[in-house]
Amino acid sequence: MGINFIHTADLHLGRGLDFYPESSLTIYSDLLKEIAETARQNNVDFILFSGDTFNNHDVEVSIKKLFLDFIKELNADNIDIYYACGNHDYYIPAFYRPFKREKNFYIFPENWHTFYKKDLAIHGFSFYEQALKKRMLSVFPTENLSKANLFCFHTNIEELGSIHENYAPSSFDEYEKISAASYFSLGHIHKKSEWIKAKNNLVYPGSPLPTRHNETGEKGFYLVKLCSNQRFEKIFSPSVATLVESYIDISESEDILEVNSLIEETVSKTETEIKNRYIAHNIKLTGCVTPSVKKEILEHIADGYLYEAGRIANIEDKSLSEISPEQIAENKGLFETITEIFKAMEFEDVPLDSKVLNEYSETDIKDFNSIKRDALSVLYSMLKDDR
Ligand SMILES: [Mn+2]
Repeated sequence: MGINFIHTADLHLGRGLDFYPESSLTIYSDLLKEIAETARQNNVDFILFSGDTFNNHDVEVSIKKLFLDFIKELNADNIDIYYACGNHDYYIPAFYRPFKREKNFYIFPENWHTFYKKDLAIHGFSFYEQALKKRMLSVFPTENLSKANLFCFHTNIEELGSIHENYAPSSFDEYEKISAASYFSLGHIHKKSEWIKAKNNLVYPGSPLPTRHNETGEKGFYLVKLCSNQRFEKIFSPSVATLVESYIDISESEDILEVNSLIEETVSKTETEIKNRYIAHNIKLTGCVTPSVKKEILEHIADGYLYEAGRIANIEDKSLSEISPEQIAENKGLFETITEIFKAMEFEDVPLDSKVLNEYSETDIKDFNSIKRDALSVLYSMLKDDR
């Protein structure tokens, strides 16, 4: 019967983008244009939004206008939109009123509902509160199953053990119980991922943009085709932004300017290899450096020196100091004492101000011992001879 559609999720429109704090509105606009253009070129019948399309209900009016224009533009091409609310953009009437006035905009209600498009049944529900804890898939009315089935909702699959909140939880065995071959267009997990359970395709397209520094991996949305034998064929369509992860060994660097040159080389090499409108860099410094270089790196990462103007990069220092705490302690006297104090220190013993704690909780630095090693190396460099 030939049905084509686009499946996207977790756009988080309106969220400040870590990599592009200045130009997020332009990027969101480019992203929606890209989705609309792909939809038109491939003659899709509809687009599925599987939750967290908006970051919250307080997004700027200009962001809502972008989405309203997007709906209208697609209506001109007879393309429908099926929309499931997630935990970030859970249903409140006032927020959705402008969109609901458009006749090609279909929003799922609080309980399971089925829309029909040609011979295809599209089942879904919306969050009506942020912290939806109900196991929705376990109460799906299976009598609504049709010949070809598509599901569209926001859920956390418990087996993934993800960092995401356990909202509207589901588990693999619940998917296996759905007897008719179905395509599950899911949202909530920001990383593109997919599984086959019994005859069912479970698909998270992930966020089409890297909204946070740690969101590496492929970014885009799915273009799906329902073939005549009820098989779903999908193609991943890359979005306007790519986040590239690179590791740089800085062992040979004698000072911060050499480190910076290496970063520049890596950035320009990546940008000749990868072509996309927006490229962001997640760069990890590795290797072993002298205590004085270690000190410079830590200082300049903090003051933003290594974020070279005009280039969007997040620099993480994973390098080690050439001089171990044990070697520092061999200096006896003061150094030995300092090393012993650092060794005994526990995270809970350190009074941190709220700003530092906040920063700490948002990074993926979980290793207090490596922070202690860095601090010791910097202190050693300052006290010894590198000041
Ligand atoms: Mn979510």
